[in-house]
Amino acid sequence: MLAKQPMSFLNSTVCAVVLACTPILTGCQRQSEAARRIQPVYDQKTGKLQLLKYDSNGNGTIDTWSYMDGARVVRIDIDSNEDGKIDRWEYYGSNQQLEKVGFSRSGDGREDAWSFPGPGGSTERIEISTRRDGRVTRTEHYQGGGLASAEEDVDGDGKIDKWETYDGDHLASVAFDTLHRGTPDRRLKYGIDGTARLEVDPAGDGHFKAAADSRAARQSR
Ligand SMILES: [Ca+2]
Ligand SMILES: [Ca+2]
Repeated sequence: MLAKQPMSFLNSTVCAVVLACTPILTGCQRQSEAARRIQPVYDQKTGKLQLLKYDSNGNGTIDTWSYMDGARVVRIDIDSNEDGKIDRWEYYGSNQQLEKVGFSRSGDGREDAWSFPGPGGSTERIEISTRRDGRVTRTEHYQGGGLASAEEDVDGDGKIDKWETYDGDHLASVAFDTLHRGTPDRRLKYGIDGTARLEVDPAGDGHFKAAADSRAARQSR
């Protein structure tokens, strides 16, 4: 759900900037109509453009706030369903490239996930604040539009303790650091048919073996 492509709102904002900075428009009714939907806010001391309030769908309700540094877009807040709560935060770099898009997973106006576009524009990574406190505790990596892997700090101690890998649309493996040693000690590998196999890495050297084998090894000692 969160992996939707981070489409940039910048193009319409650039149009808005052009219109806001060009108050005298002649002979173009469509442009003047669009200009009525834009409310520029200027710094009272410097006269610099600070904010553009924009009614993007022309229904009389402002739904888009573009925070500006003069003609440069810094951030765009969007309330697409006009319920008074922002549902999308777009962050732009100094070169006007979209750097990340914030979301509210609960739709309550509190930003708790951030999507990072890759060079092609599709989502490369999503960072999630699972406790919704602004601290990122889960990172998902995407390839070709699909979730490829994820790591998470489930207990919130600042260290990753859960690793997931995906094969197509199914979970292929999930590994846990139940010993708080910094590396996974248990791993579940899932087959396409839904079977699961538990593996363990008792030495912490990255070599997993079937849990049954390790039990057998202990018993044979
Ligand atoms: Ca509107
Ligand atoms: Ca909203």
